[in-house]
Amino acid sequence: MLRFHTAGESHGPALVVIVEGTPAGLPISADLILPDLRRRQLGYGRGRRMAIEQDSAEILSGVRRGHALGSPIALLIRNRDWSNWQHTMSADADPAESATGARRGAVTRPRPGHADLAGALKYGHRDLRDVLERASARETAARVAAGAVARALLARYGVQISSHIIEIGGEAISDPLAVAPARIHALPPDDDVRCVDAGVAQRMRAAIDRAREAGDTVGGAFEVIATGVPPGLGSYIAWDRKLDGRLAQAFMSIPAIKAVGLGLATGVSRRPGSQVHDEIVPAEGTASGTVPGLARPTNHAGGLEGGVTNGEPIRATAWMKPISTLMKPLRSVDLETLAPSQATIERSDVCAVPAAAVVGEAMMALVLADAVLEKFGADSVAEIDAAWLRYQATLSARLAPRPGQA
Ligand code: EPS
Repeated sequence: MLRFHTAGESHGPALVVIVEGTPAGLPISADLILPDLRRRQLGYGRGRRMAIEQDSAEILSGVRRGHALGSPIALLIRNRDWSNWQHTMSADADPAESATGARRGAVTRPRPGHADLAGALKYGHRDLRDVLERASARETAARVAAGAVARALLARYGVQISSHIIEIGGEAISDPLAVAPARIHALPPDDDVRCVDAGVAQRMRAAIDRAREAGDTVGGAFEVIATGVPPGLGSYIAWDRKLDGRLAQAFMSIPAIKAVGLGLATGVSRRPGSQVHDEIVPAEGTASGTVPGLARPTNHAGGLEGGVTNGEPIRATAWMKPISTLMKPLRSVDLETLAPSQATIERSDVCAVPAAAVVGEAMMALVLADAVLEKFGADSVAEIDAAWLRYQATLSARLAPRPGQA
């Protein structure tokens, strides 16, 4: 089992993540985690915070001489902005006068769409900063670091994960499922919208510019794909072992995600069965996925049937709402007086869909790595290597024609 737990506030000293269950012997280094952290910071429409931060992960435990020990891996991502917030975010009851950063008053006007109001009602906070600091999507940097560890395990077995942006501010590509996985894997990591259609990408940037000028924000959608996934991860035998359900939960937990779909997603409800289900045919030459000798001409199912991977690429889409901090704020109330008021303005992004897609890749990696460990054993990579090879041989044997049968 692969589990992870994050801690940290947006403007506190650092984010922390503990990843438990990494098999012994897996090569791990801080350099391996860095590219994903940097990719999460990119994206057209990001705010000024990303100019301050230069996210990198320090390995505090669980790795020795470049290899996982099998013990919990603790990673630390420092917030460079902390020096501007030491006084506001101090853990001391009475911060020293020497604490750096502005002296900020309490936040009392909840932003519609953010966790501010619901969080204050739940925990009894009077200063909404006590809610928003943890509800902030800054936490996703820690998830991306954990996801990089999961991705390293998957890469060893040929599983590759990437994402592309399919919609921003109403500008969308027409048929995301028709985009070949190889094209998505090949998108340049430093592209600021990571959309396969340059014309649509330009319109997405323009939509973000328009929103910024209007003091508004925009959402969108991204698709995460995983190729090289073996058949047989997850299970149909119990609700909580279905991998589609586990992926949906993981995606829905990303801040601002309001809907998740697999393959055709909501498109399945408008078509007859004959146009939804993916036919099974003998492979002419190479297989379409990882099932030897078989091909699926389409992948409307998004790589999962019955909550089990079927060997085709996994394709998961998430729809993201616009960021809830608006420079031209919506109506709210001041919780101190209950007088009508405008929502608080915090420094924020106009659009974070490209960044959220990188978080989606991390969540996909964490769910798939967990499922791989479940199926192939968990203690050391040597054991997983052996179980993996045995399974490949078993699959070929299961699909061999049976003597005496037509
Ligand atoms: C951040 C995500 C956003 C940023 C945050 C950093 O978080 P939120 O969900 O609170 O809008 O706004 O940066 C700030 C809070 C800031 O000081 O600008 C991220 O992804 O790192």
